[in-house]
Amino acid sequence: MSSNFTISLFLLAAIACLSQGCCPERFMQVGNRCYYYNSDKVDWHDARHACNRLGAHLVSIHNYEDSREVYVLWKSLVDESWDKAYWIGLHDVQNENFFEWSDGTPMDYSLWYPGEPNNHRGEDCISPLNRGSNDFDRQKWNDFPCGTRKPYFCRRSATS
Ligand SMILES: [Ca+2]
Ligand SMILES: [Ca+2]
Repeated sequence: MSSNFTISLFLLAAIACLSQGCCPERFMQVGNRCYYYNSDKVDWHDARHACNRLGAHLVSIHNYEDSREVYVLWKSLVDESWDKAYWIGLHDVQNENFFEWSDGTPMDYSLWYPGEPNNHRGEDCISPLNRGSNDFDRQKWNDFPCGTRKPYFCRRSATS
């Protein structure tokens, strides 16, 4: 990589940083939000803790735009869109059928796959099911066993 190119990338990042706040290293910036994707497959609790260690939380989704933002980012990062999707912050670990986001934000929107959540053999942790013929259906959620291993998405705010 030429040094001019490196300097240009640095300047671009700095300009984004000035206008919208900065993201930590290894995070991807979308507006004033910072995303971190890890393709290592881990259980939901490990994913939650990994995000916390980065000063972030598993993503929460409060409208379709939130869902789409994460999904589009994921599709740009993975080679195979039939991969096992990714953990998000929704769970009913504390109280069965009482769903909450790990970042403490209210449960004010849902995008369940038809027939879900079904708590099949005790499922308390949520990921898109990645099933269906179009991008909208593939974003819809399923409750999985929390011990299932999946990649995960963390999010935090950019700092100004
Ligand atoms: Ca459950
Ligand atoms: Ca389920």
